[in-house]
Amino acid sequence: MAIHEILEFPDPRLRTIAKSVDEVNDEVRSLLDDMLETMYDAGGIGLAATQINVHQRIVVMDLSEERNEPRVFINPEVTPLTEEGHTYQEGCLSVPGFYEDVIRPERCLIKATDRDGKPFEEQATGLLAVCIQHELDHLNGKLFVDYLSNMKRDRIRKKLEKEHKRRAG
Ligand code: QAP
Ligand code: CO
Repeated sequence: MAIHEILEFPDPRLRTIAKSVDEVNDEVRSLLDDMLETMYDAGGIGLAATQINVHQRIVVMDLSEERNEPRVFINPEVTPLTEEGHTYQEGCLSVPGFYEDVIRPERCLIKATDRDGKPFEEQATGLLAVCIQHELDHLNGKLFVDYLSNMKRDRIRKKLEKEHKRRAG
């Protein structure tokens, strides 16, 4: 297992569109383990492969209090089940330190493949619905800051760029 570096906004690699996984083999399972380890290490609840510069359609998540319920979604597809929007204050490991309200459909149907290569479907509400939609956006090169005003997004970009320069010394 290995902890990977997490790309941060405005890194252009976060804009890459991920490719479908065509076979769930040991290499993919090893990647799932690395992603979970990276997510737990960073204190996140969800991570898309895009965020570690791997451009395959894979998402990992753990929404449990105890951080002992890892979930994986390979080639996830999401269909909204309501017109109704729900506001949630989102954050992102790729936008550290910033949290802003985003409106998304409240309920959705998730179709994905599990770590044994078996397809599954699940209806999602609440945090799971928010998280899967946020993570699927990553696989399509989209970030939650894209839903904000240009002014808010630019302010976040400038602060992170400054922080990146500081870190680089
Ligand atoms: C996406 O986000 C998400 O800024 C997952 O300093 C967020 O795991 C889905 C994190 C909200 C649904 C609701 C962010 C950790 C983690 C930070 C995360 C930070 C440390 C974000
Ligand atoms: Co994110």
